[in-house]
Amino acid sequence: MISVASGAAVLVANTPDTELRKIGEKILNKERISFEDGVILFEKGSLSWLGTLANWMREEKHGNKTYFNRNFHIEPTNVCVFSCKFCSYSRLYANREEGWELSIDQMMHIVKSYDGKPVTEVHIVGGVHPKMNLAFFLELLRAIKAHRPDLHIKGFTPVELDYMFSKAKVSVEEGMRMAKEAGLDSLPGGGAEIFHPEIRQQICADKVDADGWLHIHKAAHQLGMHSNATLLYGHIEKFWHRIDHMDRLRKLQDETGGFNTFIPLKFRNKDNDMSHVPESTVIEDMRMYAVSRLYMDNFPHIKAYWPMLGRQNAQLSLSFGVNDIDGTIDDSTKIYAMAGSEEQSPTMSTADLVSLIRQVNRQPIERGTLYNVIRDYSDVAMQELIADPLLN
Ligand code: V47
Ligand code: SF4
Repeated sequence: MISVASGAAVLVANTPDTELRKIGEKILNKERISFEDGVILFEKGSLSWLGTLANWMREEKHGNKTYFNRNFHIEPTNVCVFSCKFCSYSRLYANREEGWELSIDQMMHIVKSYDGKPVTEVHIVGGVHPKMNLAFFLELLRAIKAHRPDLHIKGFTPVELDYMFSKAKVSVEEGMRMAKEAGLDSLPGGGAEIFHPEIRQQICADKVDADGWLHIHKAAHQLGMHSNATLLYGHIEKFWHRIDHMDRLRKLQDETGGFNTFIPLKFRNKDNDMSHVPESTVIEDMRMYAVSRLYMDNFPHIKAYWPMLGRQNAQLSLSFGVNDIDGTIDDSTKIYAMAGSEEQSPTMSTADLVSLIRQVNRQPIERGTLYNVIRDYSDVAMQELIADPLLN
């Protein structure tokens, strides 16, 4: 039987294009690929070529292990002072045209609705409401921790944090310290979009720029917190803008080691100011995951966010470098449904996630936010999963 390693080696050895073959050799020798190599991968790498190498690298790092978690989201508001062109979610005012703003009591009501349920993480992210300030969110963090200290709070993008820190007139370092003290455990990856100003100016000119985004994540890492990073792809950016974005993240990761997961996010074009831009094909989605795995050599994990990509494509991505598919979600986020994802009410039970992962011959592992193993489901029979009310 030919192993994945020798399959990848044979493929590289027989690659007719010299540039591509040399990049393949670097990858198999575990050498870092350059910016130019990254662009060439996008320009010349076929789906199967990229997929074979990305899968080889994924299996070198993680074998068949595929992670998921049990989580829910809180979206405090979709009112937003910014006007990102790709956003289908934000509204200028609450109570008009589907705008909402939640009080601390309402958000605590959501948290309490999970009492007795084995969720491990709450993901808090939303629009930038001019009245929801740093003091408001510190109170929310304290209230959640007082009620359920073991619940990991992954919350707020640099877009939200930058706005609340500047309004409160505190430095990034001071603001992050206050948020951590109040109970914030880690940062999600959002708000990154495309860092390069040539694109950022066109799609989200008025919010925090690349340096501001990276500064906030660096400050979190320096406090010992971990974080994720995203890239919004498949709209008006060129391949080199994607590599530029990944390169900035790879450099910060070399410095701090604080990132856990890289999450490419597929642009969805429903009901936003970029609806005329066509969405990427599944082939381009898988090529994006594969190049991400190959370029982001110092990021432990690559995640396919199933509410955005759809569950079958998330399954497929597990052969293109991905080793994490996020969590149960419990229909608690609206961002992707509003942008046109086929997942209009995103919910998967633990049994669903385990079965999805098993269907493509991978090993399902429930993780905490920081990738501590909560349960390895390799040997758990499907009947046992279905019979357990806590897993459904
Ligand atoms: O920054 C908004 C994206 C992000 C659209 O860290 C869109 O575990 C596609 O970052 N088409 C926020 N994408 C969500 C996010 C995230 C999600 C899941 C897990 C994690 C994590 C982070 O959503 C925004 C933006 O890039 N987004 N609108 C759209 N039309
Ligand atoms: Fe506001 Fe975020 Fe939408 Fe931009 S993507 S308009 S910051 S909610």
